[in-house]
Amino acid sequence: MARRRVQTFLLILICSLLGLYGCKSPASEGREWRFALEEIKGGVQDAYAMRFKALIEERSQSEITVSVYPYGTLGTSDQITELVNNGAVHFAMASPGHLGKIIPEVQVFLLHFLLSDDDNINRQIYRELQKMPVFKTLYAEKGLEFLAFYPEGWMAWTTQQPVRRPEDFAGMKLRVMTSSLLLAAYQNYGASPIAMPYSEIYSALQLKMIDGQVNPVFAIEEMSFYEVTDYLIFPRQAQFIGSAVASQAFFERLPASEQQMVREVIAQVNDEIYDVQAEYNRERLEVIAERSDIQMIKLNDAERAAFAEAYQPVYDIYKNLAGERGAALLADVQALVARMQAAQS
Ligand code: 6CS
Repeated sequence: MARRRVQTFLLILICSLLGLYGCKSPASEGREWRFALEEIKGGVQDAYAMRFKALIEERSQSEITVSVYPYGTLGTSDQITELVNNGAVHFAMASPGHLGKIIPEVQVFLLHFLLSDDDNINRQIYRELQKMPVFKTLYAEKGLEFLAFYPEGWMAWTTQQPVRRPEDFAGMKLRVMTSSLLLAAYQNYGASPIAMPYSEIYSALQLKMIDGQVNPVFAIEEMSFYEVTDYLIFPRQAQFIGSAVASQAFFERLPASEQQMVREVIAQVNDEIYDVQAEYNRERLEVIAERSDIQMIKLNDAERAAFAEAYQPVYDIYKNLAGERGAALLADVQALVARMQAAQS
């Protein structure tokens, strides 16, 4: 904990020296908006931020420029969240898999077998989720302006051993994002999950400190996790959900017209990113297949049902972690999924 505080202090110090940190009013900031990512250049978040940049610069007639900081330039996900909270950066990606430590309710998006199996239905569910007022409140309590949720693809397991049944996880050291719900969920399957930052996964796999990890295909390709694991397993248990946020203090000082511009641009990018992430995940699966002899396993319905059944206690763990508001949110999301599925059938 003390080490993390020192790291964050050093990061803010570096940001100050680079001129990234300050309490200037938007009008005196040289109209540069800084956007920090939890992923490297070329990823889904980069595509999102670059499109945001293009649209903001176009609509403001270049009065505002957006600088994008990919993962590796400013720190881990937790540090990026602190930087946007402090106002050192204006916009950031904050995925629930890490953000859940400070907003436990948002871990609802980490729950397995919550969404539909049908991606067309999920696309509509994501559109509806944006409108739930509770997210604005939850994020605002932590100094964050909630902008949007968006999917980055189905989470896949890359492991050293095949996994077809929950029992196959027994004792497996699986890296998960830094959320207590994820730790509890994989413990519930029988694994020995370990939370660590994204940047440490490759070497931990290489050094056999962990036996596997969980991420969408595009990330498995661009972070080269497929090089250091033998199996790529598709359980279609949950999608990776990202959230775009702004520094609340910064956002509130913007003129209403610019707040409106940001919201409109985010709505447009959020809609467009759905096809982008689907394309990235499709294309990069082909790259993995071409470049490696990793064995791919798609769980069948019966195998998925066994995981879904084994997962049930985790819903109560979520309710304990996320309290009354979390339980209400879960009920709302479940009702939304049921409504969307019924409308399609
Ligand atoms: O596993 C992680 O920590 C990261 N995975 C992705 C796909 N995006 C950001 C996140 O931090």
